[in-house]
Amino acid sequence: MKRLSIVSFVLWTALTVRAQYGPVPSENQLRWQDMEMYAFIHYSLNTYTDQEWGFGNEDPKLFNPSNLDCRQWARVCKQSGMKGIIFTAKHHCGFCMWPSAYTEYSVKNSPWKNGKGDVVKELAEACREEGLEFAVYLSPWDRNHKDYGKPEYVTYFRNQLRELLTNYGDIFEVWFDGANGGDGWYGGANETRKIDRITYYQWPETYKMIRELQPKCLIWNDGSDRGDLRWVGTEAGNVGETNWSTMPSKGDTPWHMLHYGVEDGDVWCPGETNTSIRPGWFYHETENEHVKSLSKLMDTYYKSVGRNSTLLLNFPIAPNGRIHPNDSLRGIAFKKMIDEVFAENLIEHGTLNIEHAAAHDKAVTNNVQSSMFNVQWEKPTPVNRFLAEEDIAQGQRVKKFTLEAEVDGKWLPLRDALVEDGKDGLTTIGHRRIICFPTVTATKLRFTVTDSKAEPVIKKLGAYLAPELTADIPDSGEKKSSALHIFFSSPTQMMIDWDTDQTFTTFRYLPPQDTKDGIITHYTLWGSTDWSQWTKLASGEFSNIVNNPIWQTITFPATKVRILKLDADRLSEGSRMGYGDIDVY
Ligand code: FUL
Repeated sequence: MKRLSIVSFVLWTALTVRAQYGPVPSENQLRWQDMEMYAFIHYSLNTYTDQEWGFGNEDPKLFNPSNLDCRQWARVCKQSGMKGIIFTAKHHCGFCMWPSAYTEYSVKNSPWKNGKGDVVKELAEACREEGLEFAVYLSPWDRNHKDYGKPEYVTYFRNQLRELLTNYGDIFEVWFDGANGGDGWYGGANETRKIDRITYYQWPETYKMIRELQPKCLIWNDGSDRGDLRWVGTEAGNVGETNWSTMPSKGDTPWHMLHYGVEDGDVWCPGETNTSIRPGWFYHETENEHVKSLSKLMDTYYKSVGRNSTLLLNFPIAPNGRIHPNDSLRGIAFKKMIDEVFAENLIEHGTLNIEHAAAHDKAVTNNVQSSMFNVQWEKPTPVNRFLAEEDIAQGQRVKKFTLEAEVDGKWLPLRDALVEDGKDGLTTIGHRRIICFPTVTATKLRFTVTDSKAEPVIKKLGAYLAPELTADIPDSGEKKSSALHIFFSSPTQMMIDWDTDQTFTTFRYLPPQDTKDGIITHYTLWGSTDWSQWTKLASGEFSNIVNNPIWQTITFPATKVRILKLDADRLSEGSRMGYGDIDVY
């Protein structure tokens, strides 16, 4: 048995395996992975219309923040542990947060700073001052532009991208959102326009331009041509516990590939986990009390950074032009909690022993049975987190491992308590893997790599004692529909009957949570007191409901009704409307 300190262990592993195995990250990808957490900022006309997706005809005059302060955003993000900011320079509505030379639909036609302002510039400068990296989200889908769908629009899009990549210093990432709901204002045409996601935008040419203008910039692209980073298939804030940073260089990426990566993929394309600190991406006053709890944020951290991903955490900007105090306080508490959990590596208080190591000169083959090592403490030590990091510069190798604790002289197997389907969850490692388990008071902790694509190159190990996550992670909204008399008069029409007249102002819809089938994307809501006369209360779109299936709130002037009728004018998939929950008040 060898006895090694942490430092010599790192050196030992680094010296024993020199060959890279399989795809490896580029320098840019390595640097990006080390950022670990960075912020998204969603701010646009939507902030003033209380929407998630603008239609493209919203008046630029609505953009008039009283107290816009990009330095406050940068400070809050920094204090929340974020290493950079990705800003929605243009969201789907097409409104540009910088005075683009190619459109009138921008801040230059808003009353803010008499049309002389440039939010992108102010934020880029604020980031630089705070030592944060800066990046842009430029929506390919543009519901304002008259040429959207024609080749001319692609030139416009590229011109805008060139402005952003030329005039605002170093950009660490470009985010090309794949969302496209089809319909929009489109210069007044007011119609549905379909494009071919693979061919329309001519990505190869755009990628070439990005590489030329910003050689350090990473490309995030959703679907179509493979970029440098991938979406993880959900906006809920988690990636698979098995998470390979490799992907096939070509072809479609079904959900499981996005979520788990592809073990034998031929390119390095790591996952970035994006989620918002609130239910929505844009600010809505009604969500002020629904900022994610600390335990939910820690859960998100373990399920992103702790699963070989980065965390892209969104902070929406409120109409006054600042991050709301509820969000900033929670963000700062989040960072403090991470620091507290990982302040003391308990391995440093023990002795690290290598029990078994693969022969150094063994040919690198699949399924190498390899290193087993343990940490031994003089006194029984309470512990509930384990951390391992591979040297990903040499490729991602570990497929499976086990973790055991010696308690009262007996070895107990440990499993990842955040994996819910009964599996132990002890699969890939990559840049960083954190395993959460209920506190054990152990004299030893043993980690064994049981399956690996090549000899594992473990760079760091850690054991920690964290405050327990509360079992119940509060989410927005409670179960309400059970109290309602709901029935369906057709597969796309829901009725709710109260027997007597009631006065309501709000209807809330939670889409089905485990399937895309039956999610309502466009609706009309009616009310009646007698079953024959129907008053239209509201109609519209549930924007981004498929990727972010959260509660949707419809408000209408106080109306006396006995029956409410919800027409599903359009479904995301399938032919029968579905719901997770309904709430009316
Ligand atoms: C989605 C968009 O449709 C949302 O509005 C938001 O920007 C999110 C980050 O990506 O796909």
